[in-house]
Amino acid sequence: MINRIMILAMALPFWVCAPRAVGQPAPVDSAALQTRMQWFADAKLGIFIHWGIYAVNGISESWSFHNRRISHDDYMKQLGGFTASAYDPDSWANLIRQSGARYTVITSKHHDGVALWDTKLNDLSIPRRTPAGRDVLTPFVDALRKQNIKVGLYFSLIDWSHPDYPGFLRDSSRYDAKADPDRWRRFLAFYRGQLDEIITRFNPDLFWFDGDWEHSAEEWQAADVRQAILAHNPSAIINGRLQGYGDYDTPEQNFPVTRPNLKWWELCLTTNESWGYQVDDTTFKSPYEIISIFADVIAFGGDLLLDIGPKADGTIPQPQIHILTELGTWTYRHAEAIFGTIAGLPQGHFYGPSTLSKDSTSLYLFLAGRPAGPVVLKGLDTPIDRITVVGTGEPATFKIIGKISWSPVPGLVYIDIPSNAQDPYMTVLKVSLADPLKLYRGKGGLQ
Ligand code: H79
Repeated sequence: MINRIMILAMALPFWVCAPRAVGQPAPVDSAALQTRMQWFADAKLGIFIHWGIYAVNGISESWSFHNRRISHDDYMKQLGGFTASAYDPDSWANLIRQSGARYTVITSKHHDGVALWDTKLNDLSIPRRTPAGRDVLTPFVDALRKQNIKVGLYFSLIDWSHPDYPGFLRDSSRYDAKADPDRWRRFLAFYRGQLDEIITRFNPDLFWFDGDWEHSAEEWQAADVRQAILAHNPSAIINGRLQGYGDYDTPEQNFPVTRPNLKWWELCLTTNESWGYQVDDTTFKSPYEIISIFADVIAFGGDLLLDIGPKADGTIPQPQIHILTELGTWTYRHAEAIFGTIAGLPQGHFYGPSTLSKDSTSLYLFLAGRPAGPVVLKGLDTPIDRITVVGTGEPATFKIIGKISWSPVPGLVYIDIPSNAQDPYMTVLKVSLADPLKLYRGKGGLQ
């Protein structure tokens, strides 16, 4: 019994140690919270989509004018080139399904303030101001729901084009929200109005806020925003960019080297170095690089939110189609090692990423770098029933060496990799255990 508890504690370290962000209300009912987060914990892969007028010139989304690489006026001239003429939301959803992703997050509005839907709160939107002339968000949300893919909407709290936003750039009328509360309240009414449209029109499964760092939780009305979202949909999930009122952490581009001390987290990552479409950016990560990063993310108990940037006509760049389809071939073949698993072994037991089935009786070993074998498992204190190659079921032979009869230290498991089992990207082994995983974590010797 004690062992069972120890195993559970190891399998669920994020829960036990997760520090709550400052200002975050204590979860009233942790079982309900767990239930609400379950699909997200099981999903593992999401596709992020940055689609906006920045694809017209192929410049960075919003930041290009914020950082004064281009004037705000010239940035907004891109409105005239956003056609969506070849936009096919069903084919987007098909590609996402093909990648194996379980959810999508699309930019309903970036910091530039251009809404993809027909917002009634102002006229700065794709339907009202571009040749596309229509709401391009609704048909995509519908296509996702048809495919049973969870719908996440990115919504920028910051709006650098709104005249009542303090960072308004078209003139020099920067102001301090505290010094001019009436003006700030006008912005709040605007942003809360748009958010209400998002909540009621699209009822997203996931809200992905961005830009919270420009104002405090009080200024954003973060507690009330969270409450409004959950009042409408008690199952909705909120990312961790709401000044402490979100549900999970969102490292961006930068990969954690050690296991994050968090219960739920998601790495958002570009396929090249840009979030939106940029014709000159050809620095695409290879499918192997994406897959190995993905394996590390799930081994640490997180999700990968992998970004693509469609062109202004609505076509997805070929290199990104290639990455998603290759990734999909791999995720479908190795689905049981990926979806619905929990974080794998702590460092020290295996030279690579690993995951565990929820009951901790199947251990999945991801073989990075296509080793010819053998690979070794250390400190495994549970008998092995068998080892097979995921996707083919082919058995892998193994032997246990160095087990000293009087010592509590388990022997080393040396596993041979069948020579014909080499996945083009990453082979995965399934170690089927006789009992739930138990690990020896000592320093050797008699203890
Ligand atoms: O939409 C994509 C980017 O445009 C956006 N988020 C992804 C998903 C993004 N926002 N910020 N960043 C990327 C990086 C910005 C960092 C900084 Fe700051 C903002 C540096 C200075 C201001 C916040 C405050 C972080 C450091 C100080």
